[in-house]
Amino acid sequence: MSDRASDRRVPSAVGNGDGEVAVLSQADLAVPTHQIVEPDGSYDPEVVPDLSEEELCDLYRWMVTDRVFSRRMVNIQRRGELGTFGSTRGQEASIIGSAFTLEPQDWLYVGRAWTPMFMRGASMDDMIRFWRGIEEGQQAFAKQNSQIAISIGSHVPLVAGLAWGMQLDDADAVATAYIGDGATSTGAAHEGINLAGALSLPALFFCQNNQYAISMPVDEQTGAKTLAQKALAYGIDAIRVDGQDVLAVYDAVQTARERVKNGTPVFVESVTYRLDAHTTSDDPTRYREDEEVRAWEENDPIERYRSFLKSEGLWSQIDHDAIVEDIEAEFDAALAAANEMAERQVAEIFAHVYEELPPELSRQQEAFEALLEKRPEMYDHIEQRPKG
Ligand SMILES: Cc1ncc(C[n+]2csc(CCOP(=O)(O)OP(=O)(O)O)c2C)c(N)n1
Ligand SMILES: [Mg+2]
Repeated sequence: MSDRASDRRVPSAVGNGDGEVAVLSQADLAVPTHQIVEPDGSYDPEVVPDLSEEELCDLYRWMVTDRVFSRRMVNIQRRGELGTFGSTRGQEASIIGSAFTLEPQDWLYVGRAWTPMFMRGASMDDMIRFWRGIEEGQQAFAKQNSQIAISIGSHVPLVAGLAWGMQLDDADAVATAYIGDGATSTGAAHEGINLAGALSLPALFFCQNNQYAISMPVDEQTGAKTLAQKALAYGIDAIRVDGQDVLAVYDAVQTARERVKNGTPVFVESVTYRLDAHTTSDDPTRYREDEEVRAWEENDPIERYRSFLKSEGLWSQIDHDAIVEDIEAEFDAALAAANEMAERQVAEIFAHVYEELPPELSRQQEAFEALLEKRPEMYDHIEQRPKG
């Protein structure tokens, strides 16, 4: 018989048997945080995940890709070539260590994590298009079983649904949702994770706790001591990992993926930090101290991994400058390709949501186009608005 709370047996033990009311509180939970390479670079070689030298070097290359991509995207936004962008600087170990475990047949639905799409074959020019608000970017990602959710938490029920489909198909795959700490406070995340627990779906929830939901610090948006512990209430497994340690993240998510494939959904909390602003529209100096940012800058995930590669004698196989040069060239080519895109028309605003436009939206589109005909200078104003 299952040990689920939903078992309908009359409970045999009540309280502690000593007449006292048994209260479970935060302090009763000891949630460990998995770590392999310590911040000072030391580690136990016995617990290093079994990855080839090539794979270990690939992890580095992808982390650098992530960092360079964020820097270039912020720069082109500053030049007025992008509406907005959410940098992932500081979260590279969390993002790459987790994505490295995924298989092409898995579904991936991300929040703040762009490079995992590149790892699955998406192009940087589609990512630039996406951040310009052009829907073709997202359509291209879908071909690699990947999507980006901008509406916070909205993808969690979708991932549960994908996982349900996989379960019905007996697929050898998992559905993965990358969510933020803030997303765990949404109703949608609650519903999606609950469904995954209730039906034992092959769903993996990878939560990047980067300490903030825009300006809201994690300790002000929840009374929970950790985010990982929330998983237990949904009847799924939990892992908490040091998100600045790429090998620990890989190990944790690999373990999670195996369990998920065997019918146990898992929620992984990756403890990391968003070093840049929430997006280019945000000013983080208004809500956090420089000192806090500096402390996390010293806990840099790329530096920590570099120190590991040196200890393993692998650093000599890596030409850091050549890697950066390659990524810069790839970005330049992607930007040129994205700039080739034809100018968009107003109808674009109304497209992509419905297969067939409902009458009310058709009416609005007609009214909007009539207005623009009467006052064409307004169109210039729309065109000048940042895209994205
Ligand atoms: C449903 C919804 N509400 C509000 C927003 C505005 N918003 C954008 S990002 C964000 C915070 C997200 O924080 P978190 O989940 O921690 O992800 P992070 O951006 O830190 O990776 C909010 C409130 C949104 N995009 N969607
Ligand atoms: Mg966050």
